[in-house]
Parts: sequence; C-alpha cells; structure tokens
Amino acid sequence: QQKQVLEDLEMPLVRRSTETLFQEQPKTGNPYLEDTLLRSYLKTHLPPKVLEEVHQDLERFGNRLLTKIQPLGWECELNPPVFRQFDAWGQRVDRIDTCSAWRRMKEISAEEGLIAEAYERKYSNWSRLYQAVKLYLFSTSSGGFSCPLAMTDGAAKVIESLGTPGSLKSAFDRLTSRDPKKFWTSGQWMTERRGGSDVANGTETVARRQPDGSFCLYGFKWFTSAADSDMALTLARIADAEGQCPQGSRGLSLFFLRVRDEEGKLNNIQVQRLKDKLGTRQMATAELWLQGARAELISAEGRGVASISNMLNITRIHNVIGAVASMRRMISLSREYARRRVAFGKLLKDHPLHMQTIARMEVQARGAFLLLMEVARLLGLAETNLASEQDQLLLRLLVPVAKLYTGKQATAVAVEAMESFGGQGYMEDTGVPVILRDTLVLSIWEGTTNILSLDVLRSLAKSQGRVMAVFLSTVQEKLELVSGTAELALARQRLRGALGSLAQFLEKAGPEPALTMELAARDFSYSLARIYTGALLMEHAARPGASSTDTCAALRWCNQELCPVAAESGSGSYRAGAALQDSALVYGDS
Ligand code: UCC
Repeated sequence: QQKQVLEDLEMPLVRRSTETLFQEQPKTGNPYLEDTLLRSYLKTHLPPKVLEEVHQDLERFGNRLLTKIQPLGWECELNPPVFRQFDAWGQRVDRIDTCSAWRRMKEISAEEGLIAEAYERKYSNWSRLYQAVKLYLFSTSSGGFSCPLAMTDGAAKVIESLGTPGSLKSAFDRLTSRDPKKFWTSGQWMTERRGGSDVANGTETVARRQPDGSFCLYGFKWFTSAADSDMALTLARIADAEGQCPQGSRGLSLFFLRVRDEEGKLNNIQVQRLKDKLGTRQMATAELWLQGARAELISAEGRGVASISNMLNITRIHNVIGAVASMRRMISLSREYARRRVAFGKLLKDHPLHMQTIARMEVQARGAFLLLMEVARLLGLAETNLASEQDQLLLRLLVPVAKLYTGKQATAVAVEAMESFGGQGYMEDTGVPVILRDTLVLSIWEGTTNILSLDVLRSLAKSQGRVMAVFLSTVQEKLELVSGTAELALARQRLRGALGSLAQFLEKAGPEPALTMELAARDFSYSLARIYTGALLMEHAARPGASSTDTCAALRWCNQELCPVAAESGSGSYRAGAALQDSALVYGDS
C-alpha cells in the first residue's frame, strides 16, 4: 500500500486516480484482536479455561462492535435526544424522545450482559474484570450509552450491598437482566442547584413521610444524566413532623424511585429542560422538578452519602474505563492514519518525530490500562469474598487515584491525538471531535480532580494511615518480583527512589498542619498514580513471554517525575505562605 501511495504521488496530477488518498479515512479492525496489551494481560492473568471462553466471546463481540455497534453509535451522535414539553393541544407531556439507535444500545447492553456479567459471577472473581473489558471495548462505540450503564451498575451495586431487600429484588433483577425486554437502566441524581461537589450543603430536596411508610420527594435536581432511565437513586432530607430537615451530610438519606409508572406516566416529576452540554450530547441530561415523586427510603436515615458512595465508586471505575477506552481509540485512529497519510514525501509513520508523539501517548494508555485492570481485579476479589484486608484498602485508595489520573491523561491524549490528524482532526464529520468532547467530561463528572484528591486523603484518614502502609508494601513487593529482570534495572532504581521520597514526604507532612496535606493532595495523588502504574508496567514487562515493547513502555514511564509531591514539597509549595502567594498570583497583590 505504501508503494502504491508513493507511485501515485509521482504521477502527473491529471493521471492520479486516487486524489482522496491524501485524506484517506483511517480504518481500524476488530478492537479486541487489535489490542495486543489487552490480550497479553488476559493471557497472563486468567485461568486457561476462563481465558478460552472469554477469548471466543470477545472476538465475537469485537466483530459485532465493528460491523453493527459502531454505526449505531454514530447514529446516536447524529440524532441527539429531543425534549417535547407540550403536545399539539397544549397539554404538558414532558417527553424525552431518543433515537432508535439509542434504544437499540439498551437492548444490546442486555444481550451482551454488560451489567449482568458482573453480578452472575460465572467466572468468580474474574467476572468483574471480564465485564470491565467488555465495557472498555464497548465504550467509544456506544454512542454515549456507557453513561447509563455506569449508573445502572452503580445502582445494582448499592442494592446488592444492602442485601437486596425484598422491595428492591425486582429492580435488581431488571438492572442485571440479559433480557432486553426486562432490562432497566438507572439514573444517579445527586447534583442540585447549589452544585455537585459539596453534596452535603448542596442538597435541598425534602422527603415527606407518607402514612404507608413510603416518601414523597420535593426538590429540583439540576443535572440528571440519562434522564430516560427507568429508575434512579437520589438523596433527600427527611422532614420531621414540623417540616424541619436536618442539615449537613448526616441529614441526607438515600432513596429509590421509579421514573415512570407502568403506563409511562412520570412519577410526579416535571422535566424543565435538557442540558446544552459540550459533549455527551447523545445522552439526555435534564433538569428535573420532583413534585411529590413517590420514593422508597433504602439507606439508614442520615447515611445517604455513605450508602451512595458504593455507587460513586462503581461509576468512578466506569469513568476510568471510559478514559482508557478513549485513549485506545484515539491512538488506534492516529496510528492507522499515520499508515496512510503522506507528507513531505513519505508516510507519517516514517517521520520519527510523529512516531515519538504517538509512542508517548501509547505509554500513557498502557499505564492507564494496567491500572484499570488492577482496580477491576481487586473489585472482583472483594465481591467474591476473596480479598484480603490489604486488597480492600488498596481498592479504596486506587479508585479515586485511578479516576483522577486517567481522566487527566485521557484529556491530554485526546487533544494530542486530534493534533496528529492536522486540520482533519478538527473536522466534525471525521468523528474525532466527538471523541474529544466526550473525553473532556471525564475529569469533571463523578468528582473533579481536586475533589477526588481530597477523597484520597479521606481514605487515608478513615483507615488511620493503613492504606498508605499497604500501598508502600505492595509496590515494594512488586519491585522485588521484578528484581531478576536486568533490562528493568534503571526503572526499578527510579521507582525505588520515588517510593522512598514518598515515604519521606509522608513522614515530614504527618506533624504539619492539615493545610499541608490539603495543598499537597493533587500532587500526592499524582505521585501515587505514577508510582503504582510504574510498578504495574514493570510487573507486566517481567512476565514470561513479555516483549521488548513491554520493557520499553516501563522504562519510558519511569523516566518521568514519579513523585511530584516530593519535588514540590522541597520548594515549599505546601506551606501557608505559599497559599497566600497563590491567592496573590491569581488576584494580584492588591
Ligand atoms: O451524577 C452525576 C452524573 C452521572 C454520570 C455518570 C456517568 C459516568 C460514567 C462514565 C462512563 C464513560 S455526577 C455526580 C457526581 N457527584 C460526585 O461525584 C460527588 C462529588 N463529591 C464528593 O465525592 C464529596 O467528596 C462527597 C459528596 C462524598 C462529600 O460528602 P461529605 O458528606 O461531605 O463527606 P464525608 O462526611 O467525608 O463522608 C460521608 C460518609 C463517610 O462515611 P462514615 O460516616 O462511615 O465515615 C465517608 O467515609 O461517606 C463516606 N464516603 C465514602 N466511602 C465518602 N466518600 C466515599 C468513598 N468514595 N468511598 C467510600
């Protein structure tokens, strides 16, 4: 093909038959078969019997994605949901009309068991990882349907962790069903007018107790994703007999509600409007008035935030899945384009600087992928009672770390990959801008980078520092495991140094005022992400049968600043004086 392109360029303009070659569309194949890292990970970790079954299913699924699901995803992008508030006769109907491709995505999600897989546990602790892999492959072809799936998974998790009470059994069965006619999706309504991060102070919705023990909810949910879902979990404050509500986090309780009744009538809910978002436009995000919506209390009173955090941790993992999928898709397109596009007399793939740029993205994507697999592996262990206490602590820590770090990586990779297409990448109908827009949300929803960094600190505080002890010893163990691999010596040395600096920083920061850790939270979380991912890349590169590119990826990863928190701490960035300087820099000295 390269020869053909070059011959073609040598012909006089009039004789060239393939003018379009200048802008030839990058074509990718079966996303599972083309993903060498994914396949090598599964081969290394899955028991042979599981691998055999999973491989067959993933190959089939990859073909379905390529031939059927990708075109549907594009249809979802071209036909975003439409909100109709009134019918022709002036009656309020509040209909959110979605396209047929979107509705087909719901059926496909059930058929493929994209939620069911994780709860049936056919492959014991590996089921969660297998589900994560399918979602990862599905994500960028799903036309935004990954979002309702994230919340559906989160809702199933909450219900399961409550012991699947009788009243929620039918909802759980539907959320985890493989039958498209039965399958439900769920919303997660947390954000109100006062904002989405400070849920404890931002939630105004009131729950009034009814004589039958159920509740009616009154409030305004400002940002409800996938508003076409069948049910939702949401927070509200239970009013006492005088109508007074407890404030703060301890005043919040968790509720389950159906969005519509059997006839399709809204559950005393009015849709105010759909949100006009930068991306994820395929998905209906709405402002909803709850005007006496019938709901069931499903947490202990005042334990709303703690109960919904089970959901948050799942949706945050889905966020990681979305981030890794986005990087993989962008790099695949970029790589394929470089095989076809000629500039300065040769294919892009033969320009070393261009290849260096894509290779740097590849290192990021590989690291993020292994971090995702690690989180999914630990979650699978926890859900099958096979996790040690250390595994559970590590999982609690790594979920926010992975969410915040991969969100940022995906944004950077998506922007870089777009640039690798030159002006073509900026063209709507190439589909590249869609991926970029949909990626930009990943560092915002489900907790911004700073909120997640503070959650990392919360996990330290809650465990009285035990999570850090587990983190340090786990990385240490991984370093010992790879000590026999000579090619990794340099990476091991850098990682060991970074681990030591991290431990030193923690020791020094311990007696400091709380402000020190608050100011360090983001750099600290980045350090955890870089160190842990470095250890995973090394572990993968030291396995039997590893390739030289595995080693190269580990070495390159470890070439970056692995412990930014130690470097910044040395320059006094986390002192009270630095905080004053920050304000002065932002607002000026006056
Ligand atoms: O809904 C949204 C859009 C949905 C779209 C989803 C699609 C994504 C899929 C992508 C696919 C491509 S966005 C809404 C997202 N909202 C958030 O993420 C909230 C962000 N804010 C936070 O995370 C805050 O840190 C809060 C709300 C958790 C802070 O609340 P509090 O009440 O001030 O925090 P507390 O008092 O520290 O925590 C209350 C309890 C404690 O338990 P106890 O009382 O036992 O000590 C905490 O330990 O909750 C516990 N807790 C947690 N437990 C808090 N966070 C966690 C956690 N992450 N894990 C375990």
